[in-house]
Amino acid sequence: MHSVTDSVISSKLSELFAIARNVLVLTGAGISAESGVPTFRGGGNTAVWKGMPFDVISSAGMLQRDLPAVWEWFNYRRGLLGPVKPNAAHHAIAGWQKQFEHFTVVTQNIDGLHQAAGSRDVIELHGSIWRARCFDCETRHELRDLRIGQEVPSCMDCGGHLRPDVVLFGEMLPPGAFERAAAEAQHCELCFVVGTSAVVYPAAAIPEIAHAAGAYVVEVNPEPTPLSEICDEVLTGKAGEILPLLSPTSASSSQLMRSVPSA
Ligand code: BV8
Ligand code: ZN
Repeated sequence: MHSVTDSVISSKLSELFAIARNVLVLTGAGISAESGVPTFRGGGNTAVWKGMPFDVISSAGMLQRDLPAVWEWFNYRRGLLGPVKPNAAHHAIAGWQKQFEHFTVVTQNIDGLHQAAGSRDVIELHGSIWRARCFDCETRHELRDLRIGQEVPSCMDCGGHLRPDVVLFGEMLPPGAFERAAAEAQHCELCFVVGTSAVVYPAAAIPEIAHAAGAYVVEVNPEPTPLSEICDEVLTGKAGEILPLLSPTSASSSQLMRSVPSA
């Protein structure tokens, strides 16, 4: 009987999935698409806010020039995210953390949906829309505890101005976040790249590091990306339909050692 799994997932991947001990997943906006979160570059056009491409409104320059406008942009997106729930792809990944001895979730998303699905210790390369940070004392504040109006919110500790605790274009990633993700990529046996157009750096370098270190790299995306050519396997389709196919029970248990030469 020809099952969907067979057509989508190679026997090599399902066997590696059964025996791998160290696995890393990198995700982008595409994994949240089936939850109703708009992507940035889906369908060929770039997200625009009040006539500005998102990488202009979401930039360090805009923060300097017009902090209230940056708050308005993220307040709007937080409003969109309020009712959003994690989908089958987020839940599949949350389930994988029990499967593997060493499992790392690295995300470019600021929506917190991995954590909402039960994933622990997620490396948020680009911060979180649910937190704010003080310009003066650097204290982080949970935005769910703050009443956000039109004005720029103030720090409860020092009264300084708060900014969204997200990484804007031209800004450094959170201290240690990229270094930790890169170190995990260096040692993983299996690396999944799910729902990212792989054009924003340094995040897009993570699967390149895994590939260079000999990991089996698998892309899950309905569209090809600049990364597809270095992947050992490309699963063309939606993450919410494909990732649940890869669950602990789906994997056959034949013993295949790590020395599986990558394709
Ligand atoms: C920095 C938070 C150092 C804010 C974000 C090297 C080369 C070129 C440029 C650079 C470089 N190094 C640095 C740069 C500059 C820049 C950059 O990469 N520019 C790009 C545009 C070329 N990088 C930076 O500025 C970074 N900082 O380098 O600091 C520095 C500092 C000072 C001075 C000098 C250097 C900071 C980058 C982080 C910016 N913040 N987000 C916010 O959210 O507003 S980036 C943001 O955009 C996201 O976090 C994500 O990273 C990116 C969007 O990409 P994706 O998530 O992949 O989403 P996208 O819509 O593009 O694609 C969705 C994909 O899903 C598609 O492929 C689609 O087919 C697929 N899909 C759709 N549906 C599904 C699906 N897949 C599966 N299932 C589905 N159902
Ligand atoms: Zn402060």
